Amino acid sequence: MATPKTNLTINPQRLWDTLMETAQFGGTPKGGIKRLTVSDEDKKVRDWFKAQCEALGCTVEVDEVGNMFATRPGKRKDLAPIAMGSHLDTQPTGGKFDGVLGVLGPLEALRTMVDMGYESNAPIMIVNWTNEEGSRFAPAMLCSGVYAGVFTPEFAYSREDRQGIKLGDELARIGYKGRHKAGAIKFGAMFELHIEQGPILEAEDKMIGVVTGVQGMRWYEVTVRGQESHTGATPMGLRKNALLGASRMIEAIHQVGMGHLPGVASVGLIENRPNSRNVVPGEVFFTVDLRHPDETVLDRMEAQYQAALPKIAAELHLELEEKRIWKSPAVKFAPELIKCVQQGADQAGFKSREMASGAGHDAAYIARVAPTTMIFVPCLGGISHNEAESTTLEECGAGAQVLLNAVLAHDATYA
Ligand code: HGY
Ligand code: MN
Ligand code: MN
Repeated sequence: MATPKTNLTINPQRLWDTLMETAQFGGTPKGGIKRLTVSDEDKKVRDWFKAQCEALGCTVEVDEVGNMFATRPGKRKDLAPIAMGSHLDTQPTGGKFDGVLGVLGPLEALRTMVDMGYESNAPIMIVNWTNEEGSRFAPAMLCSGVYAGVFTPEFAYSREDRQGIKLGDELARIGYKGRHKAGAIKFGAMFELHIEQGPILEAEDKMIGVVTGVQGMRWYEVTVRGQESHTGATPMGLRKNALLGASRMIEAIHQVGMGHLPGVASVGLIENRPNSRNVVPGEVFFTVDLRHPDETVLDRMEAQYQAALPKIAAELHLELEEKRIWKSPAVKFAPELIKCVQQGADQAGFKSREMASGAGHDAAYIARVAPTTMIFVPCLGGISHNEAESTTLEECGAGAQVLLNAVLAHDATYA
């Protein structure tokens, strides 16, 4: 593969300062970020991002589900852009780096190219995907999924948060329901830079994860119904306790994960009603998240989970409602781009290792419509989806440098 005759070196301090600057949009007292998708905080960071890209000479386009595409022209207009993308929305108790590094790292790469007066062959694009987290509006990776044709825009618009607010209404309210059809703004390849969100790179003292794919993920919603009654006057044997049922189901789901390692099984969101200290709970809603690298094992996990719940409901005289709301199959990334990342890491002199992603990413859906791959950098203790999420200036800089090297290596194939 051609090694680009460039020694473009990113500015880690400028990247770090930019990460800290944008952390103000939804910043929390504990040092994290609460920037839920299509919230007012999300609008602020989107407006900031658009202005930064335009200042670099990019055109910024928005599609019908709010995905943002900032493009800097290259020498050749006939070539499809090379994209670098991730997300600016966060978890309710998110950190400063999940997703953000994958949008601001590319901004640093572009700033470096502009500083050095470097003109690429292909146009270079930065993408901000709407609602990657899926925390406020399920499922995750929703609008990269619309771009990839997995969901319709109407499905995305219809998704409601737990307060009954619709994503489509919020997109319009913040002014990011763009005029371009989802999927109409094309690119020829996408690289996504992201923190690992797990402990492997740190444990092995490696700086770069050369990501080969993303594991399979499935989300479910469960409602358990019993009967509200007085905690003092209702004998134990006559209760229909929805929370007791949910607790046994949650234990059973945990055992599904333990029985299929390295798979994982989690319950993250639970609503207990009426949630009063002296009322036997009559209804519980909770969510289930199953993941495994192998789809056939994930089928077995799903079967075991879906067999366990009715048994528990019957024992406790409860009603059960359960449905799968999302299935994102395991994905393999593009070998030719994985090679660019490996070359980019070697060129920069960083220790690296190949690995699959435990977390979901927009790249998982984009891989369906364009050659795609990812680059990981370590995070402290592997902690993420937590306000304590932390990386270093060096790690962020390393990721952005490898990203730039990889993009230029891919761009060199057009020379
Ligand atoms: O759920 C995920 O893996 C991602 O953080 N949205
Ligand atoms: Mn993310
Ligand atoms: Mn996340």
